Amino acid sequence: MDVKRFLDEEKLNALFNQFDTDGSGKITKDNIISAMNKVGHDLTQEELDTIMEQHDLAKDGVISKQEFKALLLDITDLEDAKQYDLS
Ligand SMILES: [Ca+2]
Repeated sequence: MDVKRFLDEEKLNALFNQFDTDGSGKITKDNIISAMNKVGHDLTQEELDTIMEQHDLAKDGVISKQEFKALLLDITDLEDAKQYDLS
């Protein structure tokens, strides 16, 4: 699937909200754990650390919407993600 063609702001928000269950605008580690639990996957601490290591680009301990977009688009640079226009 070409996610770059598939994704728009609306879909990004919908996906983001599935993780950000408390509506804080950031995806926390706890959010990731419960989202994965919902789909029947128990995340190990190591898996969680790997996810944060790879996708918490600003290293602030949470996944922001920009970082989530970068994750989906397989972008590893936060500035690139910010500049990527989904519309
Ligand atoms: Ca972050």
